[in-house]
Amino acid sequence: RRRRRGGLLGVVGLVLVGLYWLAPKSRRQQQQQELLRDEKALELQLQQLSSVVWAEALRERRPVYERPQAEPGALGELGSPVRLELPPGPEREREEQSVQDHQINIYVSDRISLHRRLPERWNPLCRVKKYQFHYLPTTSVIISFYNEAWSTLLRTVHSVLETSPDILLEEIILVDDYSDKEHLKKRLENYISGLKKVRLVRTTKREGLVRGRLLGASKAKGDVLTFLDCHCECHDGWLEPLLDRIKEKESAVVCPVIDSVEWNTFEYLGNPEEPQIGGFDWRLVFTWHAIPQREQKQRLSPTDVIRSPTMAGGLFAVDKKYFEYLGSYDSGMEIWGGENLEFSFRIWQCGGTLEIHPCSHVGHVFPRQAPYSRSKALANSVRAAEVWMDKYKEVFYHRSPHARLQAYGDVTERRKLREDLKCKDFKWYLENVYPELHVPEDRPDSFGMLKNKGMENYCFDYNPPSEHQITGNKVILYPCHGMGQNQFFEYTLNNEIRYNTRHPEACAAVDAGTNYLTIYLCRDEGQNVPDNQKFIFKEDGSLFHTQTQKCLHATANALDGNPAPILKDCTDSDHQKWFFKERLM
Ligand code: UD2
Ligand code: MN
Repeated sequence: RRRRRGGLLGVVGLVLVGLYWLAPKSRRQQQQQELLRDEKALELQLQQLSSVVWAEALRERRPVYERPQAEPGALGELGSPVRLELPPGPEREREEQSVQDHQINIYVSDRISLHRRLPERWNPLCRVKKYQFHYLPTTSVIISFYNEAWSTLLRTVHSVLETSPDILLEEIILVDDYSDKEHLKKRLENYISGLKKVRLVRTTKREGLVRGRLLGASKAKGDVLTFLDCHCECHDGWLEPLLDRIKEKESAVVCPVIDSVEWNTFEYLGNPEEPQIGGFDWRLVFTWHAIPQREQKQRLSPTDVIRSPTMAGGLFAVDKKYFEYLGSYDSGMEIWGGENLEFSFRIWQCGGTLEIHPCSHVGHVFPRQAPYSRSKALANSVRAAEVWMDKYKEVFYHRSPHARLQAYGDVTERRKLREDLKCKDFKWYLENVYPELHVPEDRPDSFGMLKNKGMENYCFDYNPPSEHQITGNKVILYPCHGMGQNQFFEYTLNNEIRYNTRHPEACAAVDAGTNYLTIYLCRDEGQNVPDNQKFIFKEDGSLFHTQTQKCLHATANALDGNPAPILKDCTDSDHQKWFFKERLM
């Protein structure tokens, strides 16, 4: 019966593939969609079949260690949330202290098994993918850590050992980046000495994650380097797709889908739908995006890789030789930040591809906030901009004026690397890899602080509701600080006042019946600017709102007593004269 089902499946598959190739080119797209629809139908059959196939695959892909059975009633099993709701008292204080110390609820983490199982969070089609285990490259998993809590670190290690096929995992290299916590000294050495394939190296001073990872890479014996953060949990089958893709294409750098593990409850939050890809905004902050249409059109199946303009940074696999060829990492980068965009630009500009494999899922604990100082991030971003972005680095500097003053060390070597590898320029990258990113015009005297002549030292200022939501709040006037960010605006040739330090870009608008500015998303490329977002910046410095035929007037007692730009009848008052300034002095 099993055979007959398999046969049927084969026939259906053959017919589909045949149909696809017979179809004339013009109909390819339609065929592609049909194929995807048929795949959904197949999915049902596969679900029945897959338990059998999976059992077979399991034999082939025996992990380094079998995952022990869960204790009855174990907390957090299958990624379920743990809510202890402790009454006030010493235990509750301990819990709160752990959050203070790590920005992760380590008290909860300590009560969850280091071997817990995760829920199934990949596309069901991933389950029936077959790999030629004996032909795949081997990998060294490299985990650099600094002052990580015991349970999150060791859960990462066990989850790698219990989900990675023994024949593919060469070793796990733990790199202690000069931690000062007692539990990471002798106790850690003793613990891992009882584990197969796990090695520990230590830096002799605090190096930061870039040089930490490089130290690990220098000891690695596997064909492929797989980097992970030290608070991860690997989903079943996470490793094979990464190695399989690299075997297929040596110059592919492949990331797993990053599922979130909630910092307070350790709930495993991923979902099997299409993952998001990486981008950035012009502050050089990493952002997430939906997969663009142009990329979806290239893919035939939901199990195909997704090309991504950038990576989040922590989790990826790369052929060891290719990593070296590409110039590994910029070892002039300190502690945290910037290396992910630098590496992403370099991969694409120097001939590689950066991809996300939808069949590889790994959970990562995103902490409540940064647990240690990240003040080096700006200098790291400047290094990336100076080496890879050509004239587009100005767009970044406009939005972070203080970055210009940042000492960033010597980048001669990295520029030489770019030349030696004959890498493409940033314009090519923007046009071919990340066409969705809007490149601001930044015309002279049309960006920066938007100041008023009548209310000197006050600037347009906008505070978005959150890091994830930009729109909805009102524009106010606030003492100018010259740091870009919330006070950065751009006036465009399309007569918009854009708030575009972030992604997606936002525009000032006047809602019907109001006289103040509310921030909305800007119109899409190629669409007309809505009338309520249109302002004419006149020779005399006035900002004329065409729809209402009124002018923006700097008003001291405007919104709840706060100063703000308000629409009023046009006069030649200095309060209606505006000008842009890039820097304070
Ligand atoms: C994200 C990345 C992270 C890195 C960072 C930008 C993910 C899931 N995480 O921030 O890997 O690319 O963006 O730089 O994509 N570490 C050290 N030494 C240090 C500081 C950190 O070894 O001085 C370790 C740290 O213990 C962890 C890893 O480096 O294992 C990444 O640090 P993180 O988890 O604080 O960064 P994260 O996830 O906020
Ligand atoms: Mn992390």
